[in-house]
Amino acid sequence: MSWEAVDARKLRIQAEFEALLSRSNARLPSTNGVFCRYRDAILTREHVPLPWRFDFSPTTNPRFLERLGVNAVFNPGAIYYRGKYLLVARVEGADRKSFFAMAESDSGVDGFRFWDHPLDIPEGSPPDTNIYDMRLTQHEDGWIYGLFCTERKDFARPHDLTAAVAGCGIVRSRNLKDWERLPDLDAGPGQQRNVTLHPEFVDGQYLLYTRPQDGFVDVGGGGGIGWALVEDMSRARIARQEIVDPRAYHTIKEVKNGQGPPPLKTPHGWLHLAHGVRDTAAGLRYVLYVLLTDLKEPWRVVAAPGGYLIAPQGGERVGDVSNVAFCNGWAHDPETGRILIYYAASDTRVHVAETRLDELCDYALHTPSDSVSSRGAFEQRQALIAGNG
Ligand code: M1P
Repeated sequence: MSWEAVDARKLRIQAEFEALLSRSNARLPSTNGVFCRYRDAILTREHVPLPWRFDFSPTTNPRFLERLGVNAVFNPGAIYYRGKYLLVARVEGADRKSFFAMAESDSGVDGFRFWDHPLDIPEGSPPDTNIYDMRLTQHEDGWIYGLFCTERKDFARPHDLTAAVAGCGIVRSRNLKDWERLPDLDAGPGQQRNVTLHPEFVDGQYLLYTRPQDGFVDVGGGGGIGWALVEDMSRARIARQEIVDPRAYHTIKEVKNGQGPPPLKTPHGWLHLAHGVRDTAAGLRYVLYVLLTDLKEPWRVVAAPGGYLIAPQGGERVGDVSNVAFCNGWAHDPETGRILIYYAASDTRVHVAETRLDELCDYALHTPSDSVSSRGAFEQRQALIAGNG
């Protein structure tokens, strides 16, 4: 086998990188009228800047070998901020450790480029082993908060090297560049993942959507997406949690569910995007679904369309953890009503779907809720057909 000359390979890799980042994306026609997919994934491990992976010095790396590989880029928090689309992506190295990095685009659907350096997130106490899945919330208190999962070894089970404890780490920033680490959420016993901060005060307090769970993977007795009030984010403590959206037998959220990005305020209520998980012979299947909660009481569900909005399809179904659609970031442009949903496919790469506030509210308000049984599903279908004459 003849290897490409080092310099030629370096030039080729740089050219391929630039071509990837300059590529225009294409919106695909919508079949359901609710949202459109885009042809290309918008963030992948190939988008990670070359200086984060290669040592460019001919002295210390004469063969131009990759020194720090990247495995995947997925589950980004998102924000539409000063006319730019910004994603805080979970970048997972070949060593399985994740870190956060900001990618920026003018269009929101292509041209995403990572900033020059990953985000410098201060270490927690005790030190985090792995941090991931940040939800960004621009809160009315003036801060932009990032809530994320912090994972540490479960020292109560020292000999089980898969045993971990998941909690909620909290950072905040005024400029998305400098991040202040606050103490982790004190949620009492049990574990937490998928914690999201509501963007407005409720009764003068911060409202968190939670996902109580007994174990690291299994939610156990944890009943679904919860909510809780917190007086002070710099010492966030939950005294009481109640369930907003329970998981339910023989639905898309039978095994577990979790709040995605912070909900969007609409004239009809708060619009939520969440993930639901069911079990199959091929393993867990993650899909995305929508909820609407009351404007004044954001813990009270007012509309719950049955089934999923987005399920992994085609190539999205394949990756490190196959059959997963996961979303913790969306961006809403209030002037146009456009919403970009950044969903990760199979814990490997990030895709975008486009919708509008009006279409999504129509979907939320007029899609029948889960009928609970085959007979109920048949009757819903019959009513639709009858209405069509
Ligand atoms: O592998 C799928 C997802 O699993 C977890 O989500 P949840 O706690 O809801 O099951 C997270 O690890 C998430 O990052 C991952 O995408």
